[in-house]
Amino acid sequence: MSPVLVSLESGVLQVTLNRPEKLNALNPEMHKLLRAALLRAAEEPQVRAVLLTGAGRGFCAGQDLSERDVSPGAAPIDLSVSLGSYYNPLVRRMRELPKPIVCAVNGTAAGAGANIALACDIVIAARSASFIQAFSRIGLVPDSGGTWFLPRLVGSARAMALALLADKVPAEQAAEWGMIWKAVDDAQLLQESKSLCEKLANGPTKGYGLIKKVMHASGVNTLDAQLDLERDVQREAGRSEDYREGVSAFKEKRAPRFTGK
Ligand code: LHQ
Repeated sequence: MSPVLVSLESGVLQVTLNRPEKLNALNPEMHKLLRAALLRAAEEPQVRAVLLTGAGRGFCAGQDLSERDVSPGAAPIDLSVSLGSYYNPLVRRMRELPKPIVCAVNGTAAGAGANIALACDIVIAARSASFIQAFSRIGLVPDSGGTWFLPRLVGSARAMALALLADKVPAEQAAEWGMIWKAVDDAQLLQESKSLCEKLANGPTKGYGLIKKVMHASGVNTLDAQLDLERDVQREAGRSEDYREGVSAFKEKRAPRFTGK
């Protein structure tokens, strides 16, 4: 069985981390499969939304800690190689994908697993799921964008305490703090996430890609620069077929039939 399952249905590319016995801890093979799935999502016009989830009781426990020899006398380890080769390109690909990514957090999301979830565009978690910045428990620093996402999502006071203390944040708390979109009953998670993805897959894909671009840029832009960017992306959105369809549907008092173009 592949450690990352990929299937396309109704415009939604479902990507399931599938090493449940290790809470879907990531290894190089999984990274390669994730990269291939994201490339497919970028290249295939049939893919109009991505759903990322995990098999079993965990979403993802971050880096597979059994992969490195930390015994006394073992060769020094350079973790930056792993970040440079796998984690950073993964987060960049997710953010740059001009299609929405929904994360259905089915269980524990720890270490890089938590931050990969936060890199998605909409995060829905099962009520039993939790988020742990587990890094400091093993002497590390939050990575995979965690030091960028967390302060922006929950504010610097909570971000700092979570990074230092590595406390578990239950899904409902994460939703209350604005770390994620919402928490739902465990039994509803997959159905609700799939419906949301199908709704997105039937939406104005080109416009969604531009929304991602402009929202992400606001993290670093001044208001002045952001106003200019909004002007520029709106020019592009206004040239899409979906804009014409959206306005026509409004005038004709019917539901729009977006093609993503
Ligand atoms: C695991 C893991 C795991 C292997 C559970 N690896 N087996 C990036 C670049 C380069 C290097 C370093 O790091 C990074 C980024 C990172 O992600 S660093 C942070 C790595 N992750 C962690 O430190 C989390 C480690 N895991 C845990 O603290 C716990 O497993 C959590 C809190 C996630 C869940 O606890 P439990 O629900 O009590 O489950 P468990 O601990 O019993 O785990 C179940 C199994 O999964 C167990 O295997 P076993 O054979 O004993 O049943 C664990 O060993 C295995 N597992 N996480 N990261």
